[in-house]
Amino acid sequence: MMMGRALNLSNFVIPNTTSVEAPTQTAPVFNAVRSMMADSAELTRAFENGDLLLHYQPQVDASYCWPKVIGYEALLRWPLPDGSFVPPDRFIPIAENNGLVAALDLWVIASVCDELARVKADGAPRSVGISANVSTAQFGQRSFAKSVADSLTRTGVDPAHLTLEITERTALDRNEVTLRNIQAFREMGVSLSLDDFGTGYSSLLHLKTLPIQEIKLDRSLVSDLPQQQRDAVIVSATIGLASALGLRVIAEGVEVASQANWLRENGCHLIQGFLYGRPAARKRDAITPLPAPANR
Ligand SMILES: [Ca+2]
Repeated sequence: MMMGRALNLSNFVIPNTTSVEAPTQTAPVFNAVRSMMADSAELTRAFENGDLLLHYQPQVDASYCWPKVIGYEALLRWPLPDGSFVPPDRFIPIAENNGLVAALDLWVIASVCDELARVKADGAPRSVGISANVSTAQFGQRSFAKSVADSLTRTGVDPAHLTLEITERTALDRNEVTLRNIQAFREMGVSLSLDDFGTGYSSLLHLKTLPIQEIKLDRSLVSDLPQQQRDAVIVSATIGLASALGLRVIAEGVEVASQANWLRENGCHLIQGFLYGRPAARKRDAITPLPAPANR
């Protein structure tokens, strides 16, 4: 596993409780800061030791009644010695705060390119792609697009098989460096997917101007389908407008067949969720599309 780059942790000094006494009134804050610093150092150590890994969750083509896997989302995992995992919503904010996120993003993309190269070597159809989550901070790095291009060149992977999932904040960012990176990906043929659509300030009006090729419906919009009439109206309108604008639509958090059937009937292109597979470590030959059922 590729090692993370060395980080300067000299600014992170974890107080020794035997020599530093927290004032009683500020003890909760003090303890929270101390815990955050300890977690930050642990995360950095785990990355540098090569302990972090990727799990892959399948994405299926919604136009088929059987689970035709055409891609995966790569999800970063921090395993602990006891076999459990640190929840991403706990360690990603730590990485964003201590600056590690930029190195993590590049490591994930490099690893995804390695995986795509292995999938190709295993003889999988060309249509299999993998998406990777990228932070807003990464798009502000001048060398970002070049780093991705280098990973694609190194592995010989077709850029069309790589999708970068971006936040709404990234998509709306007018920063010159971010815009230049986005333009570079467009020229390269790497797709951008707007993650968590339906949360934050996501607006249908944005869809015509955003530099994206895909929107990813947040699980909060999907979880109560098809019974929740309001969500059904919003999702149906979103799929219709996005499709008319030439965007691909993927729904995440799909857990039951009734949700998948409704999404399929309403024109959603891709589906991701426990119904078709939980995120899992890659085993050799595991990331290949499922064969069609024998009776079809
Ligand atoms: Ca995502």
